[in-house]
Amino acid sequence: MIKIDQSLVDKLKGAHSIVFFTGAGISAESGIPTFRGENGVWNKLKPEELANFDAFLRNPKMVWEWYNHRKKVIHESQPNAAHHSIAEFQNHFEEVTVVTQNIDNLHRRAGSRRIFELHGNIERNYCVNCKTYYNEELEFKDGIPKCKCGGLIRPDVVWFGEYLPEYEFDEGEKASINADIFFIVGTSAVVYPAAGLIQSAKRGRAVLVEVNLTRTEISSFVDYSFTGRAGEIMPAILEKYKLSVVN
Ligand code: BV8
Ligand code: ZN
Repeated sequence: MIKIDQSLVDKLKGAHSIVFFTGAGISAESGIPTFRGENGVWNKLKPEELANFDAFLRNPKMVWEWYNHRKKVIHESQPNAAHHSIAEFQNHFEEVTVVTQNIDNLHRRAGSRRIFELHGNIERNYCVNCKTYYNEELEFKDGIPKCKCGGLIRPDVVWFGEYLPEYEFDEGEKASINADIFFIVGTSAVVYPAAGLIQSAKRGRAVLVEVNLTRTEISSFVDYSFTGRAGEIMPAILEKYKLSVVN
């Protein structure tokens, strides 16, 4: 039984704007492996080997094999109860914003409308040469998709050492600073500048609520910390809130 403090419910009742800052852990129950957990993808492969531009130029075939594998896993996955409950919060609060590090599109597929994707989206691709976007099925020749101009096509995701998309980050930061309640769901909070938004929310007026299987670097920094599965805890928080407003 998940214990939800009445004080958190009371804070939700007084809240106008809510931000959900999410990471790979929120998609774990959809069957998408996380990066740093016990079955995390980084354990087998090093970020430098895969999620950076030089690695891509050195071995585009290997990087595309990794992204095509992840795309296949994502296309076979469904949003889980955590994604759906976050979308349902939109029916109860004026301003609900999702600021996600994930590239798997599951928040959009669950019905969330205001989403800022800090690390890009696996469904989008662009030519490194002429920046033409290719968002439909790509044509692979020898395992590599090429642009009409002859340039290499890459996934539209943010690799290590690359800047985050300015608009997404700025809007995500503004939402974080203005949040009344800032949920931190399924992230190890080790990747910057994304994880810096937690401090931005704290500097604002937000009540910080962490939902994670384990304690993380920010667990001592938050106001409420729930240890367990997001797919169980997020719906439970929403249910307790809904019950409190009808009574
Ligand atoms: C940048 C690619 C400015 C897309 C990712 C040296 C040079 C340059 C930069 C740096 C440097 N040293 C450090 C940096 C900064 C670097 C960084 O932060 N490194 C870290 C690792 C130390 N950041 C960058 O490089 C960023 N860019 O700084 O640019 C710049 C530019 C030029 C020169 C200098 C600076 C870019 C960062 C983005 C990298 N791209 N992914 C993709 O393929 O996905 S990062 C990758 O990590 C994903 O995006 C992922 O979202 C992100 C964060 O991981 P999490 O989402 O938190 O996932 P994780 O597995 O870690 O944790 C899952 C959590 O869920 C766990 O806590 C687990 O307990 C929990 N969980 C599991 N199951 C559940 C659950 N919780 C609840 N319920 C469950 N069921
Ligand atoms: Zn091109």
